Amino acid sequence: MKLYTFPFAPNPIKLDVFLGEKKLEIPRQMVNLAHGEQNTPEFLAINPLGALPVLELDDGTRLCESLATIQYLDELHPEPPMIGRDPLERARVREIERTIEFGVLARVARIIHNANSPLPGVKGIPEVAAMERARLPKLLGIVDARIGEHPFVAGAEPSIADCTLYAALRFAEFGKVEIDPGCRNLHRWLASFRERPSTKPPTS
Ligand SMILES: N[C@@H](CCC(=O)N[C@@H](CS)C(=O)NCC(=O)O)C(=O)O
Repeated sequence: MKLYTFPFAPNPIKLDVFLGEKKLEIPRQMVNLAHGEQNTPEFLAINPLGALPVLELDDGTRLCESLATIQYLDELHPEPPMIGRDPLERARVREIERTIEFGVLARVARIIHNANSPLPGVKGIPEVAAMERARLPKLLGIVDARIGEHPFVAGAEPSIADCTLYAALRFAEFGKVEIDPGCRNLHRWLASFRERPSTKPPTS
């Protein structure tokens, strides 16, 4: 297997945290998004979407969606369970993970790419950034309430929802997108989760 990645971008970080929690190591090839390497003919032949992460299997098959890749690896390596332990738990983990992906991560990304994108050549629309900034607090409040007193987003154990939330909040920090200080559970969760070895940049 080989992982095409860039350790500063949110979807690659989401997968890195998952790999760290599972203690899986996969050889990596860096594709520098800030230098536009995702748009070279060589990389577009690997992923026509021009996006990361991409997991290349030993037979040459490539997986180009981070959640599909995570679910594939979770099926290959079921321990520790990262998508719940029974059908209802699995549905609940997937539900909050999707809420975080669409409601927080994608929104933070739209704010950053429309305000001051780190990607070369991306000209944003300031009104879109402002609209998304106004919508973010509601979703953060929902996630904050879901975390409650739990140590992890979906309860007592880490799950894919933590991977997505960590990626989203790291990107928010990078782009100076404010996370409402009133979201106390969210801030407590971040302070605690970022101490986990899975959040340390991979060395392979
Ligand atoms: N839905 C895709 C999104 C992939 C994606 O947009 N990746 C970003 C980095 S977080 C990227 O490579 N962007 C490069 C670009 O848009 O030029 C996934 O989850 O894998």
